Amino acid sequence: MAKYTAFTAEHAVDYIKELIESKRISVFTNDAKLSAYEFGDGNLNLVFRVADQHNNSVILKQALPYARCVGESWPLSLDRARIEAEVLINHGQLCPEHTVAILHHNVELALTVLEDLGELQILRGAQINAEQFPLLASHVAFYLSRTGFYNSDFYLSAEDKKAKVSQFINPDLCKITEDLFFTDPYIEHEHNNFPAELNEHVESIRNNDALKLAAAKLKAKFLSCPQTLLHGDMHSGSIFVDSNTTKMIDPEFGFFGPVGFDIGSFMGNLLLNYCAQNARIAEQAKRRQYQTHLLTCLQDCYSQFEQHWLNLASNEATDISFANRAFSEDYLQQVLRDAIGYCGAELIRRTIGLAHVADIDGIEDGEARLAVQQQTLVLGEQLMLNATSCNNKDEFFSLLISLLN
Ligand code: SR1
Ligand code: MG
Repeated sequence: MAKYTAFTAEHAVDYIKELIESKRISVFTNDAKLSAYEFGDGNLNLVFRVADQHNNSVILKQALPYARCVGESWPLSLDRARIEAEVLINHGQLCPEHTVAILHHNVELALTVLEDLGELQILRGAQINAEQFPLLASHVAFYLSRTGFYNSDFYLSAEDKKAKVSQFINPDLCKITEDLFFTDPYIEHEHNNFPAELNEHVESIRNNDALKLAAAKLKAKFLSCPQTLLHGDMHSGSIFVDSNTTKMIDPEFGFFGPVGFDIGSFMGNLLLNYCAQNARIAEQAKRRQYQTHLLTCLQDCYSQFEQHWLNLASNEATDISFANRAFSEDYLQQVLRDAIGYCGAELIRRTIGLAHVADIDGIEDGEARLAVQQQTLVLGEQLMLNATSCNNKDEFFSLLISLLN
């Protein structure tokens, strides 16, 4: 059994060579001359691309025993690599079209070998450049509804569901979300990160009892509502795209949680980009056109997600009580309210919490950036405060449009 050691590029090459020699990977031929480099720019892991002389390549991802973005002072369990591999297997079986393929996993070394999606782009970078992906909404809706439904009580027996809930207990990474999403932005905390010009606004957030109550309710649900196996980190950096393809990567935050969390996070990231474009696209007509595209993407994604779930519930529900249309509609109403709340919480935590987004932080003009940050805070607050008053998706879309104008 190999003892854990953090890899260098050399280790990555040697490891893939061993996989080739023992015929545990078929991407390369035996004469492959391998080279590797590390290019991880995420918050937690090492990520290597290993390629041969024929341009065949794979990604080798290894968990570090601490959060890379903070350092060894923030220890993290290596079990997250197992969780990520097992979520990829689960989601890959349910929705191979939109899940990155896992080629190999080593529990002791906390590493995973994945298909290389290098010919695609990361959604965040593409959206910063105002690129459009007409299939994104339907692909994300398809992925979230299938993985969500088939891991829920609508489909799994109570026994299987409990076994899976236990398989995906992920305390360290859940704690990151519990703190960064729902706690730290609402208190004074060393992890928070915002410019002094936002002090007054942040103070008003900390004094807003209704908002803090909404954050507490969202946190309680995140902690205690194992509805389905979530991806757990559905931001725009976890999605690879081109005009025909959408692939989700990085589900290391996966666990059984509330259905609304993933779709809420995804919508929150669309809205972060929407607000950022106020400072990025100077020409008004162009800006409006792109923002309309983002809003349409959000609406289409939510509508299709809901429709797929209703169809799956009518055709595939195994539990007689849940096959009832009235139950599905009631369930989805609560999912919608949760999703709006989580969407709002994502906007706030990405503005004043530890982990920001390049859509906003990359805006060079400080005043323009500040105006965007004020907008994301107001939007986030209003979504969190009004989430439970939305009875259906049309009321949500009207609320959103009124807040964006
Ligand atoms: C310390 S980790 C910070 C953030 O990066 C991840 O991608 C998650 O979104 C997390 O909240
Ligand atoms: Mg990630």
